[in-house]
Amino acid sequence: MADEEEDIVLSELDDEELVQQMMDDLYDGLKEEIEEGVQILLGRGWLPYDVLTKALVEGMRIVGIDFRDGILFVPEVLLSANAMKAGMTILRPLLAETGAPKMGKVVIGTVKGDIHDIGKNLVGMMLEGAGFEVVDLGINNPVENYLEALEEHQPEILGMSALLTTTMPYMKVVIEALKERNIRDDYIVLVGGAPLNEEFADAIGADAYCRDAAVTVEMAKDFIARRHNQRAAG
Ligand code: B1M
Repeated sequence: MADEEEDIVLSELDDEELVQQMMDDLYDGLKEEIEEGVQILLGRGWLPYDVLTKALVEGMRIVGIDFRDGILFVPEVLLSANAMKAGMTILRPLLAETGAPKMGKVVIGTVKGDIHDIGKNLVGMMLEGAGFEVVDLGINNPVENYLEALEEHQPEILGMSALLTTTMPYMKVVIEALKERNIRDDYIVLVGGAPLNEEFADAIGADAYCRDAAVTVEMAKDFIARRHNQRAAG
């Protein structure tokens, strides 16, 4: 397999072959190849968003399936995640460069016990691209981190991410802490992550479940617009 890989010149592949090859490279955790592939697609006029969703996110979806089925293990998936992040690092400034008007501020973080951050990072990038200022708290955040960040940054939106069924209940802990302090309604609380759904978001008292980064941007814009309208009416 490794010998075959050495013979492949990414720039000589057509778009379809290149995207397929990038998915294989992501699977194999080949960071430099992913960086090269991203640059080639951009050079061919691909939109950053398309490179992100069609090559990287789709590639990671395949990694996820084989991780679930016990074909890939944590060390291998970590390499894939690193390769994915390297690609995202190239795309991030391009996605943020849209010149969109400032929409509002978002504090976002992955909850305590959970170190998955690819999805959260992607959401942050897309929100930045849509004109939001994003304060990223990183991973494994206890309730205190959220509270401190809300106090310090005064965002309109609090975003939380959880990828594990064992960590998603922690979102409720954060929301309850906001309620106890009588500040729950000061923020729009959006939650996301693969194991969540709308019922769960309702049950824990979040404002909305966001299935993916694109939906998050739409939700965020929608809630901000509603808030402005309410304030204008009141
Ligand atoms: Co983990 N892992 N993992 N993992 N991992 C999952 C989540 C899992 C589903 C894999 C599987 O078994 N099929 C499974 C969870 C099972 C469950 O709970 N039901 C799992 C497991 C079990 C584990 C460990 C326990 C494995 C172990 O140690 N034995 C361990 C836990 C570590 C911990 O957190 N304490 C673990 C570790 C890891 C790695 C470190 C190896 C790595 C993470 C690297 C990193 O993130 N830096 C990893 C990875 C990469 C995955 C999979 C393969 C991919 C996740 C990902 O990045 N997807 C994942 C399988 C899967 O999800 N199918 C899996 C791509 C990303 C773009 O999508 O994160 O869903 P996603 O984000 C989307 C939406 O969900 C949404 O928008 C994003 C963009 O569209 N979204 C939000 C996410 N957050 C949002 C926040 C918002 C809004 C929308 O706020 C407003």
